[in-house]
Amino acid sequence: MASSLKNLSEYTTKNISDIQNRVFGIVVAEWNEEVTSALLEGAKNTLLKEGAKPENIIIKTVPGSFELSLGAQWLAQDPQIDAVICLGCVIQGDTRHFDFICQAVATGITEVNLKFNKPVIFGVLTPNTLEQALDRAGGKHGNKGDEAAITAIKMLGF
Ligand code: RBF
Repeated sequence: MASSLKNLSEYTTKNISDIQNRVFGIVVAEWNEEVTSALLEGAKNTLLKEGAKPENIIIKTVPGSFELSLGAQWLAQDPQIDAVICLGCVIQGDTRHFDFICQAVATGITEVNLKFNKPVIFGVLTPNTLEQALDRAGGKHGNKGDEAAITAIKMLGF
């Protein structure tokens, strides 16, 4: 994925559905809080900018990215919630933890999408360094939280 060449945060408003009455759940990991709080800010602001009502954005935190799947499931099972956005940041370390967490959260989120038949968006950064993460959380490569929000909106307009 050549995301270093592309700033998807500069999205087109074409094909953006009306979200005035849509309800969004956002589940955000506390690990690498500096990064995930910036992703959250981006996602929330984008939803508001595109017409979501503040009271229709439900935000929950989980300790780490590994817990995002279950947090997403708890939100997705609420019939009032139309789409769920998962935000996390797993930074490559010296051990294999990175691989296990990334694998688990990618599979887990995919399963929640299919189980509840509603969009559950994978807004998890998997950089090598904190600097790369910050570049993608409001830095020079945009904010992947914005992109996650736009992806949710686009899926609701499918
Ligand atoms: N959670 C993250 O969201 N990002 C990380 O970079 C991250 N690194 C971890 C590294 C180690 C060695 C461990 C033990 C956990 C890490 N976690 C990380 C937390 C993980 O997602 C989860 O919260 C815990 O493993 C408890 O289930």
